[in-house]
Amino acid sequence: MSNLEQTLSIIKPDAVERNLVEEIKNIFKKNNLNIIESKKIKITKDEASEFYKVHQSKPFYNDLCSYLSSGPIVVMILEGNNAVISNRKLMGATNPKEAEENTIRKIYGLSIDKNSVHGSDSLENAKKEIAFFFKN
Ligand code: IDP
Ligand code: MG
Repeated sequence: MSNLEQTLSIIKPDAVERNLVEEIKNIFKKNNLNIIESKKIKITKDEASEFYKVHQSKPFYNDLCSYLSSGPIVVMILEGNNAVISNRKLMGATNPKEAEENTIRKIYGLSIDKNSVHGSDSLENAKKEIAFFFKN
């Protein structure tokens, strides 16, 4: 049974800076995640703080928000069968050192903070995150 979903993906500053956008987009496409919207933007620290507010109590929150707003990012809506979980599997573990072989974070991630990509962790959060970046 097919279960068509949309999820939000972000290519983070470390990967944009290293010109990895097309390579990472190709990984999504090869894995049946269609990129139905994509834009390169730079967000403010306030916007990053709003986006990551679920993490506001974490010790790394301030650095995380500074980092996401430190340079251009590419935000995308990915669509496909079970897109939320399928993107999370393709991304790999938060810490690239713990990520499985052939995952985006294993291949490109530099560290737990500079881990190249963000992906929504549930369908509910995917809807919120898509609305955050692509409200019309
Ligand atoms: P996720 O991106 O795999 O969903 P989350 O736990 O939601 O991971 O954390 C959001 C982001 O915060 C991570 O992608 C990573 O960049 C950063 N982060 C998570 N844990 C740590 C940490 O222990 N130290 C520094 N940064 C962290
Ligand atoms: Mg998360």
